[in-house]
Amino acid sequence: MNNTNDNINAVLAKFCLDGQVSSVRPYGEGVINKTYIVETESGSRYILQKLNENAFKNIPAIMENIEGIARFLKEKKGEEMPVLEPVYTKDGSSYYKDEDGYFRVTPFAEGTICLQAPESLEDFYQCAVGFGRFISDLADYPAASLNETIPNFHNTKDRYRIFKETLAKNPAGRAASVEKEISFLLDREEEMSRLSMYMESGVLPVRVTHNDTKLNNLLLDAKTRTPKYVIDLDTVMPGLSLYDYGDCIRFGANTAAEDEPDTDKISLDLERFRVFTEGFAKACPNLTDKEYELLPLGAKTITCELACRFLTDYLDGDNYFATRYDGHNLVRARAQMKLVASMEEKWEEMNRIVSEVRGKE
Ligand code: ADP
Ligand code: GN1
Ligand code: MG
Repeated sequence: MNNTNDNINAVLAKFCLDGQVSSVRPYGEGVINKTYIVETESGSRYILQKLNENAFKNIPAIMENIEGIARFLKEKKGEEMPVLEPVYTKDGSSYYKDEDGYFRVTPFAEGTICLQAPESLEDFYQCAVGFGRFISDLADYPAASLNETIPNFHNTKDRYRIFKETLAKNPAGRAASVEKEISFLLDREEEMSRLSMYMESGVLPVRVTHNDTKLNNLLLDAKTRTPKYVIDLDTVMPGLSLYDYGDCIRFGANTAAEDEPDTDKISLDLERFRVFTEGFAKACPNLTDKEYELLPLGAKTITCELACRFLTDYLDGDNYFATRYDGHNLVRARAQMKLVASMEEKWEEMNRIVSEVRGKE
C-alpha cells in the first residue's frame, strides 16, 4: 500500500468496498473538499472525500440531499441517471464521521473525462446540455425537502454585506493594499444585488439548481464526449437557473484559467458564450422570458460575486478557499474582475447573442 495512512485505512474499512484497499492518492483540482482516489486489489476504484467543515456546517444535511436526489433520478431516469449514488458504510450510512471529520465514498466514474477548460466548442456545448438537463430533470423534485447546505450561498447582496464587514474589521491588515479592487466591487454593488432581489420578489422562478457548475463538476463520457455525470452535489439547493448558467460561462467562456495571474490573457470568448447559450436553451426548454433576458446579468453577477468572495477571503487571511501560494486569492479576485470588465465591454454583443438564440428556440 502506498501514500496512505492508518486513519484513511480505518475510514475506508467502514465502507462496503469491493476488495482490499491497495492504494490511496490525492486526486482532482477541487478547492473545497479533500479528494482521494482509492484502488482495491480487485481493480475497483473509488473517490474518497473528506468534507470541508468550514464551508459546510451541516454535513449530514448535504448527504441527505444527495441521497434524495440520487433516489429521485434513479427512479426517473434508470440507467441514464446523471449522478453517482453514494457508497454506503457497513452500517448503512452514506457518510462516516470520526474525530478527524466527515468522509464519503463514491464509485470512481470509469470511462469519463473531467475538463479544466473546454477543448472545443462542442465540449462546451455538451457541458451546457449536461448542466441544463440537470435543472430540467429536477424540475419536479420536491424543492421544499432540500436542506439549505450553505445559507445565502448565491445571495450576492449578502456576499457584499460580508465583504464590507470583513473590510471594516480588516483582520489580516491587507485592506490598504487592495483599494482599487475594493472600489471595483463597490461600484457595482447595486447592479449585482438585482438578481437576489428578483429571486426574493418572485420575478424569477426558483428552481432546484446545482449552484457550483464549474466544468470540472461535470464528467463527460470519454468516447462520446457527451455528459455522463454531474458531480459535486454539495450545493444543490433551490436557486436560479441564471446562477448555473452564469457560473459555467464564468469558468468555461473565459479565455484563461480562473486564477490566471496575467490579466491581459483574460477575456470573455463570445463564440463559446454563444454555443453554451444554445446548449443551455435546448436542455432547459422552459426558461421564462425574464430568465432569457437576464442571462447576461447571470454571467456577470456570478463572476462579480466570486470576485467578491475571493477578495473577502484574501482580506480575511485565506480561511475558506484552498490556496496554493501567498496572494492566490487576490490573483483569483483580480482575474474575475478582469472577466467582469470584459463582459462590460461586450455587453451589447452578449445581449444580441441571447436574443438570437431565443429567437431560434
Ligand atoms: P470539490 O468540492 O473540492 O470541488 P469534487 O467533488 O468536485 O470536490 O471533486 C474534486 C474532483 O475530483 C472533481 O473535479 C473530479 O475531477 C474528481 N472526482 C470527484 N468525484 C469523482 C468520481 N466519482 N469519479 C471520477 N472523478 C471524480
Ligand atoms: C468552489 O467545490 P468547487 O471547487 O467545485 C466553490 C465555488 C466556487 C469555486 C471557484 C462550496 O468550487 O462556489 O465558484 O470553488 N464551492 C463552494 O473555484 O464554495
Ligand atoms: Mg468540484
